[in-house]
Amino acid sequence: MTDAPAGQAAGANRGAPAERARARQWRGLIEEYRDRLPVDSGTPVVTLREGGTPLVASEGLSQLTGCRVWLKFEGANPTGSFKDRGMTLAISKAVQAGAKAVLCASTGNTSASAAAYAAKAGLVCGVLIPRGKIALGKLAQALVHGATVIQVEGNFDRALDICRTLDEKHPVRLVNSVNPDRIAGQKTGAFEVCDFLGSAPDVHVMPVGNAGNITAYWAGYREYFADGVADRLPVMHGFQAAGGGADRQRRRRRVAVDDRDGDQIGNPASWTFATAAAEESGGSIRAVTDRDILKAYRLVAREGVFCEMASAASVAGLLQLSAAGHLPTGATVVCVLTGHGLKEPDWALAGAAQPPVIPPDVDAAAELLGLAG
Ligand code: AN7
Repeated sequence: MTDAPAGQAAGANRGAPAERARARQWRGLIEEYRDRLPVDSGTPVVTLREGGTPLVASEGLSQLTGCRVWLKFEGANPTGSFKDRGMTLAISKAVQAGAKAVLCASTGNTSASAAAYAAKAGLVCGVLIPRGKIALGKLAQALVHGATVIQVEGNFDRALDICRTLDEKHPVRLVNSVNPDRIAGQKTGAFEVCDFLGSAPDVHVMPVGNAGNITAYWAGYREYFADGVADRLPVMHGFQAAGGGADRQRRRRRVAVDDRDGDQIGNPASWTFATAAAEESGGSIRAVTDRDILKAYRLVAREGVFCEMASAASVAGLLQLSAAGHLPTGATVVCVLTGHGLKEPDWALAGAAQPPVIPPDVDAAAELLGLAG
């Protein structure tokens, strides 16, 4: 078999264009960043070709802020969130260690990703979720990939506690972000940003929940800086959804971001790393309101990027920083959008009118489209 298209005449070099085309294809982040990850020649690479996500220029946000704003769209990962970066590594290492089963507690995206990568590796996957608190799309993912999903009465922290105890007592591997392979995989997001821009951005803005991802990005930026690949470190800003009344609302609407003392996610270990990242870089961890997150979600959607609601905390944060005069004019800013909007389409539908129904009639369609003369 050759890679030449069917019907192509045999001849010299016929394989060369196909090889070049294949060389341009993204191989998944373990192969792309092998020398910077804790893998060796014996590590079986379990990949769905994650990473290589687009860094999209945002004209609208650049105009609003006077900065050069880029959106790192992590919703473009195979399971629709940044979790795949850590999961490819965590599952590969689990297989190498001889694990037969993996386990996680999750508000949704972790379980979707763990289920997919476990399926790819042929591992049993157990998922503990807070009862009734995960978005339908994410639950569907865990189920379709064959995970055993268990709802726990209580919050995320309780589910994680149970997982940690099971991990100690039974031959299962925990793949929550307390697993260092998860953080190591996720730091590749920072590598990709630097590789694309030629260096680190001036400012990096992202949503913070359990604080694993901000820990990972900061590690990635520091690694590139220490090795001279990037000539600067960004100022890191993390944003969480504000508490209070919004907290209740968020639980009802099942958004997977929470504040530090909120009752869905509140891992103090990662919290220390998150505040360290913000402080060392001269940045901050702040809150944004659900109202501002919703506005930001709609803003980026109108530029063609459909992100998960919790993701838009970064853009809401960007606008907050801009309004407060915390962004130097002309600064290069990267906002991470951590997940895909299709995970919870009810948010998009809630803000839109029901599409009108017409008979199969050209004039009626023209009228509604504003095309009628
Ligand atoms: C879209 O899936 O905790 O600060 O169990 O789903 O690294 O915790 C997800 C969290 C941001 C917060 N954006 O990231 C889970 C889970 C989205 C998320 C976060 C989550 P961390």
